[in-house]
Amino acid sequence: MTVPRPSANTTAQARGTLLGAALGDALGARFEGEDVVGGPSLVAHDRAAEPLRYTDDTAQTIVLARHLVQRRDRAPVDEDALATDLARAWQAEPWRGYGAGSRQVLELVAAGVPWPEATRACFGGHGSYGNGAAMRVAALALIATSLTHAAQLADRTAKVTHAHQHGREGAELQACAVFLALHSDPVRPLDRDHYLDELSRALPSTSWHGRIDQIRAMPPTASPSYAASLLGNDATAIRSVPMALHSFLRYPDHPAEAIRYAIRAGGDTDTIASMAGALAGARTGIHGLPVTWLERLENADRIRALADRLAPRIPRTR
Ligand code: F2R
Ligand code: MG
Ligand code: MG
Repeated sequence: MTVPRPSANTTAQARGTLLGAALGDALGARFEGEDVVGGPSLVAHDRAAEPLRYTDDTAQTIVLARHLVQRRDRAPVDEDALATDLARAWQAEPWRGYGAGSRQVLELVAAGVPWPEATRACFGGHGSYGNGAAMRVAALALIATSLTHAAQLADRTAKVTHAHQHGREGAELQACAVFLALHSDPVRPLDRDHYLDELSRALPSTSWHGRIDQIRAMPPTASPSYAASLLGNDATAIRSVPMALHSFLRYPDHPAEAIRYAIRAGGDTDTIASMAGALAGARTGIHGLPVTWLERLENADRIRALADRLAPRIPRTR
């Protein structure tokens, strides 16, 4: 899996990646912060006709995707410009449910404070280890040319809001995980052990290897709440990215099931479901996503258009 597999339908995969992330966020938002999400309330929300509104997760995913589109022929990431773009998005829609740390950083950046200074001001100088940098990285996997490149891009985008090592490494892990899902062979069953091996090898730091081992050791039939009790389900990167990965690995070919499983784990439901949705959507493409959900999703056309601009940049090796 080290050499990217060419995609026969890059547009479908790019759409699956970004729309899978947005659907997980929008479906999960209703339950964010609830300890336990019961099947019946999820089924009711799942089948309702009302629009699916997304939160800060998708708002920031859109900012990053647009940044990559706009920088077409230049270096893909400009940290200063990205920090400004994120701050403008927060100013335009502060009601999207931003994390306290991100809110503080973006408010400072909007007031003219350079991002390195703003990010260090967070959490008593330690910087944020929240999952806000991980939840927005999906588009990076579309333009990355290798796992190493995905990790590098993720770190560069993460540090503009998340100075803490764990916040940045969570973004690296999620970007690499989406990259591997995107380049996995959809015709063959996903080899879970091989996928996790590749992921471990890709990470620049060994500090997450223990979490990856915990995912590997999870029983195949683990309930969402049992998985959450071991892997975590809160708004920190280290206690949410592993749960998203596990949700994807439970249902790699069924994005809707991966999203439902992530939501039923409770806690940071929008974010964990968004990361799981990006992973599964990257593998199956948009055809794996329920049409009834897509029809209800806020700004689906805008997200689809961004995916279509990034699709030609998915590396082809065949
Ligand atoms: N903020 C929320 N949800 C709260 C409720 C929203 C409500 N529905 C509404 O509409 O108002 N969700 C969003 O925030 C998470 C992403 O967070 P981000 O961007 O990383 O922010 P932050 O605040 O930096 O980190 C999140 C939490 O992690 C803990 N934390 C982080 N670093 C810490 C440190 N150095 N020391 C101690 N704690 C640290 C804090 O609890 C942070 O608040 C997503 O869930 C997104 O959906
Ligand atoms: Mg959110
Ligand atoms: Mg959240």
